[in-house]
Amino acid sequence: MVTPTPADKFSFGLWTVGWQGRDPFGDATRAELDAVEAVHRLAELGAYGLSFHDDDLFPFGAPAAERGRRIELLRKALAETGMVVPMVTTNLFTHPVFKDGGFTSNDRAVRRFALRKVLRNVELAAELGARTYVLWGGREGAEYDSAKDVRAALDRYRESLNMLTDFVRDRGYDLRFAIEPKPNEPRGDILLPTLGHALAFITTLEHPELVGVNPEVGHEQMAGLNFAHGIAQALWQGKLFHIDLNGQRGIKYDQDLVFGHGDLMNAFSLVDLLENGGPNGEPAYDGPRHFDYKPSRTEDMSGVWDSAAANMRTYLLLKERARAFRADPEVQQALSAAGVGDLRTPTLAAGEGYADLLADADGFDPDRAGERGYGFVRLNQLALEHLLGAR
Ligand code: 3MF
Ligand code: MG
Ligand code: MG
Ligand code: MG
Repeated sequence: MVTPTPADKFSFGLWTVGWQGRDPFGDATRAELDAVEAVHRLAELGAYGLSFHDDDLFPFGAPAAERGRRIELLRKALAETGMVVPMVTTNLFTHPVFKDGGFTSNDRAVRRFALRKVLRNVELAAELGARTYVLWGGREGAEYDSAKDVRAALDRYRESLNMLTDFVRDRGYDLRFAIEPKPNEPRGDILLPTLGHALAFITTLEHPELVGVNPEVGHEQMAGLNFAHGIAQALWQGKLFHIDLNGQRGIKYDQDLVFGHGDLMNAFSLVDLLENGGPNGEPAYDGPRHFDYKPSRTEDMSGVWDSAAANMRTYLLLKERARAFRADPEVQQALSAAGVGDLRTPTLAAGEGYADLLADADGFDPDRAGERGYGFVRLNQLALEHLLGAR
């Protein structure tokens, strides 16, 4: 039950288990991890997929032969293990050329270079059968308000997205884009800082149907937001193309802890939503359960693989707990007393307009209604007890 299998669709970024522990204050604490070994180890642990940035697989600016050699090694590892590449992304943040951004750098030549880098890697993503291409604009932003014309930057962001959707349409690729919002880090303020900003931006594009979001647990929580609520809205708008699962403890730097090692109650609600949130209790999301975490720099390589396994095990434990929560008759009674299901009833009757509503003397007594207790606390305690395995 809590042993991951490929049917669970767990995937990992190569940069996650491959993180060497370098931070702004300290050097690497672990050796480099070979991509082929990562594929084999993750497959053994029960994952089904690997994602990567171009520069995770081959060095920035690698000559064609070296790029090709690394890609062939990856292909061979995938064939040996049955692992897939569901998502690919571009590194537009490490090299100094991107210090003021890629698509929205003030320097036009940098913007053109960034777009070419992405186009080349989109081609590779399609060749490897990826269905989602993530765009995390970590350097798209500013530290100083006077240094960035935000409206012009959004024009340039849109211009880039429109070219990318033209590209996949012309090539006939079965590939969609997913914007990953983040409020800050590494820039002081990043453009498209939250899921809501990204969803609004997408409506301005030429092919909004090809662009969705890749929200990350920690990124929304860094902005003090409720991740499960954000995911519910993304699902509601048909825009949850991909997801970055991890753990974060409050409004501070991007911690990238193991999934569940942060706000556990919200992680429980999230898994319940993803797995049981469909109209008839079926999964509301069928894409990769993708982990974007960092094995803490205190860990050696055995700690890296323990932490990779911990992400999947925690997810499956929460899935099991969420199922028990839904099946409990006392929970069902508490949900009903709280009126949770009643919210699905439209406020207006079929064909009813404002005139009918205004004319409706239904005898409603606001003071009586104001006395109602909703029983939300009892419901939440039941959730917590299921989460703790007490029921
Ligand atoms: C940074 C991130 C990124 C993105 C990645 C796109 C390096 O906070 O979350 O990881 O997830 O670039 O997938
Ligand atoms: Mg992140
Ligand atoms: Mg993070
Ligand atoms: Mg991420």
